[in-house]
Amino acid sequence: MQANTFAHLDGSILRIGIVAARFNQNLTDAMLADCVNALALCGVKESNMVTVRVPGAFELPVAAATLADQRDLDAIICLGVLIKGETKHDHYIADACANGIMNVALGAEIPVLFGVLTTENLTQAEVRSLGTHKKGWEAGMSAVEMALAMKAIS
Ligand code: RBF
Repeated sequence: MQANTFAHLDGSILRIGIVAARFNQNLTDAMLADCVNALALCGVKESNMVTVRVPGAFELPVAAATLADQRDLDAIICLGVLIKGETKHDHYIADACANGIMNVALGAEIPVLFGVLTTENLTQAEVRSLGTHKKGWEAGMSAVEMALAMKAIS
């Protein structure tokens, strides 16, 4: 399984939004906790983290758009766990979620991170959220890296 590595990042001047879906709550709670830990490790102050919970992955883009409209965040992280079921719902939700998140990022010109697991089954989701591959942590680190990169080029 692929994982990312990160250099030391100084996020002490950053304000970061987090939108986390509640669906599959034990997994999304773990991703949220790992994400907050990653931000704290980079020096992002707790008072500079804005967290919003939404029902499911489908609702992530609209909440991210509303946060982006406030224009005081350097990055927004979207977290969710979408697990394949017996029908095609996961495709529709995943497509809407990924496209919606990218639209928010391009519209607001801030990084909006896609920390959404789209897995075949619960075991895959558990490995990526609770297990060794902490994708919530990775999303947090990626947000700090992107926020700093955007400041450097703007
Ligand atoms: N939301 C998730 O975040 N992960 C899921 O695995 C998930 N599965 C769903 C399965 C079905 C059949 C439906 C109807 C919704 C599911 N949702 C899931 C919730 C969805 O993201 C959204 O919150 C609701 O559809 C309300 O708009």
